[in-house]
Amino acid sequence: MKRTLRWSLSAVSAAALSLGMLAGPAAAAEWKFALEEVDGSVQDAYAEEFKKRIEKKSGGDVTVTIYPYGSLGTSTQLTELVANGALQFANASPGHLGKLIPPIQVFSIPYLLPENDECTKRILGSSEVLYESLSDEFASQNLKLLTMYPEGEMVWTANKKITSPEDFENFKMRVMTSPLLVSAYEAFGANPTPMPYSEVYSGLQLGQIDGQVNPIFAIQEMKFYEVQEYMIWAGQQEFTTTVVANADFYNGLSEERKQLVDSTVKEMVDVIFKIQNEYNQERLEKIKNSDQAPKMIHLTDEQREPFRKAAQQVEEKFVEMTGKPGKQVLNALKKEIAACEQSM
Ligand code: 6CS
Repeated sequence: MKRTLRWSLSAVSAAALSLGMLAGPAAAAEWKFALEEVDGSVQDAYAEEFKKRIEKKSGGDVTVTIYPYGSLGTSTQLTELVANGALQFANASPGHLGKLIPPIQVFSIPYLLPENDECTKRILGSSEVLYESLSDEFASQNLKLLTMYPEGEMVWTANKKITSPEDFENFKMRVMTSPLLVSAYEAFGANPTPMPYSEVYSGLQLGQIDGQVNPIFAIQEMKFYEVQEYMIWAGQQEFTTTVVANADFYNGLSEERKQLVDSTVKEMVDVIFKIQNEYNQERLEKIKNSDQAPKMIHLTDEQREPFRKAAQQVEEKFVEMTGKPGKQVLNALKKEIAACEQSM
């Protein structure tokens, strides 16, 4: 079942929504799961599969209701609704979560994650840095970090050809709302403009922004390609997302129900990896076959080099923003990446 609610929830309706978490361990329960993406997206595919598995394994005792993007609010508002217990689950992507949990922005440092997809999957699914060091940061916001998964390589769309940092001069690049992304696109030579996902299409159409960056499936389903001249592959970033739960809700579950959630998110690591790959490939074909297909450019290694160099400044900015704990997270993650790449 999918539900649509008004954008802003009153305190009363938020409290009513939270009743699902008051049910006893063996009682029937409704768990609410909100998405930062629309129907038919990668996050939707994840939530649908999660719902199917939870409902089946619980013998129907637990039902999962999915709220696609647009029904409850922006990414930031969804995270707040989980933290205050109005929702049990939501996607919370580092691209927006960085204001609340600064060290999670380590996943927004360009050219840091492995080029090898298998390593990205492995690290996001089971990294010690992520699930041990960063879990306290989530807990301090009353959030339980359940899992993290990739949604595909992020591609630039633009109203002009961009092949060097000079081309980015005076270019208004829409970024998600985490502060590190502003630093990243400043380092690349652009004028970064943070804004919520729902405003990007009209921003591009009205010329308030000149470009944006997202995985291919999103460029297709949000129709950004219709109002852009170019799609540009620079290899700078995988889109990553987390699934968070309300910490009180999760900690208050019976062992059996915790196991139900934990085993399901584990099973989903391979499932969603395959789905996002398929979605990105299929949607690229759809864009290519459209009358409004933008010109497509893959930057050469040589063209990528100045952007890679600029990413060094972004690492420094990350450490400046997050201090010693952030530096430890960054170094530990780099070690995990190197170990995985060597093992391949
Ligand atoms: O660009 C954004 O804001 C969004 N992009 C994707 C692919 N998912 C959620 C996120 O909020």
